[in-house]
Amino acid sequence: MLNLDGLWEFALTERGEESPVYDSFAAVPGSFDAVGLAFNRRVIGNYRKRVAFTGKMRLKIGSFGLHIRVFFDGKFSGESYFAWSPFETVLDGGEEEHEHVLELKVDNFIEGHPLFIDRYDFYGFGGIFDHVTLEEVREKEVESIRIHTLDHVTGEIALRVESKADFLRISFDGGKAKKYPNTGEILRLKVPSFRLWTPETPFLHRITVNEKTVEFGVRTLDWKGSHLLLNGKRIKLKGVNRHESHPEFGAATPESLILSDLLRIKKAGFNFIRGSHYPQREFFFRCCDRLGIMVWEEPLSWGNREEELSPRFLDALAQQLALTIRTSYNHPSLVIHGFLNECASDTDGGVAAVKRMMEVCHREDPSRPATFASNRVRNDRCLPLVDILAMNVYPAWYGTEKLSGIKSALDAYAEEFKSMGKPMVISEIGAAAMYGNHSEEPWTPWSEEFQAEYFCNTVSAVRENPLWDGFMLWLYCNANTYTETVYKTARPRGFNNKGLLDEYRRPKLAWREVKKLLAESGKDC
Ligand code: ADA
Repeated sequence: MLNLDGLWEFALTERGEESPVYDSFAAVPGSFDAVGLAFNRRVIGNYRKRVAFTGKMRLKIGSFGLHIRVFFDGKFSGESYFAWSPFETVLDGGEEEHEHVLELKVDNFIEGHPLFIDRYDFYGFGGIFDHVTLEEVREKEVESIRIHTLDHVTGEIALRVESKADFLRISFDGGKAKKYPNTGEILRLKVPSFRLWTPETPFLHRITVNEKTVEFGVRTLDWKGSHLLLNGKRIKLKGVNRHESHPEFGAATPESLILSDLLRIKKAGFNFIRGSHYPQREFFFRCCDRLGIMVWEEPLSWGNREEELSPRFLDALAQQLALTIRTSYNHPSLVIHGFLNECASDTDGGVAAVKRMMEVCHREDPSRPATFASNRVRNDRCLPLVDILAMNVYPAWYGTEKLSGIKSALDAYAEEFKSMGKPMVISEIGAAAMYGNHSEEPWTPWSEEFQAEYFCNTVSAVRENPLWDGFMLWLYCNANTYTETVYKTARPRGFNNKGLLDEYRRPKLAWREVKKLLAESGKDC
């Protein structure tokens, strides 16, 4: 495998301008519009590199935004609008070794994008957010391996391999390989000497099928009753929502930053992250697998109105959803598939869209529950369709309640929806605070004190009410959004300021207070 990260020749061009003059440089991975010449501009970032190879190589770009086109020796080789997802295309280097010219044209245009709309409350960065690699394409290679646990007591797993190979040589954890004819059928195998994956004991196994090795965990999920079960035991999700965002790095957050975020989240006593509102990077999942942090992943979408649920949008969404599920399938930390955050789920169009996405989830992955985060809640017509009831509610922030009324507002939701007999979580709840903005009692909105009490009241309310299966606080840290949209007044400085930490990860009072509360409540929360 060849890693193409590092220094690339670079040029910025406007829409329609297709002859870049490569007179600058860019680092890959990197967002080109977080700071510098392209800050806040909608442009094309053109990246160029010369690379020598022969034969067929698979070019893989781990994550990008918002649209990528690949040109190889001047010829178009492929494109993708599935921002934040990996993209692959096969390049043919021919028989004689010589240098080829690889160009990646990455634009952040919102107009005309099938999935990104200018109302979304997060910044649509441009650039290459993850590693760029080239790997040899082999004949009869193992194209994909998908594993899920069938039984956490016996360690039986279901294994699906896509390959044209005649035989599959399969081994676990570097042990002795067994040979199976490749019939294309799902294999049921027992993992030898297995240990369960749990958030407290995030044990990982390895499986090798011919030339390919992947990691997985032995753990089951059950959501058929009123509560979510992990390995047959009830589990309460204590989580935060998180954006892949930083004022200087944009969406190309360095791996060191991702890891320090996750270590901090784990150490504070959370066990869950909702990856809002797009697919998560491979590195993120590898860390969550190892740290024992459970994850909700969703494709790109946000607050879509009925008229936005067009065939073009839904086709693209269904494709990105399937791609997301396949990409992350083996990660034991992934426990919920999401989609269509806060869509028009009180309309006919919303019902059809949610039905279609639920079908995609169940077809692609029968081993995990699927849902969407609803902000229609009491008027929602889609709740009977989903596996888990997930509610985005903001009492005492967008609602008129007092801070002291958060508990009764949440209790009322729980009482109202318990008869549906499904697991119930609060997928978003939060209040904004400007870092360093303090108030005297009674706490005023936008102060750190108001926000701290807001989140503490939420955590206590969920802990004290056994009907809830968890909470996901909005938001782990401040995240880049727009200033020039309908959010102008409520998004000072172009950030969603509801972070428990600010955008540079400086803790607000809420972070310290919630941490204390989680430490006190320990496992019972
Ligand atoms: C919604 C949305 C979030 C964010 C939040 C807020 O619930 O899902 O992305 O915009 O509101 O901060 O108001």
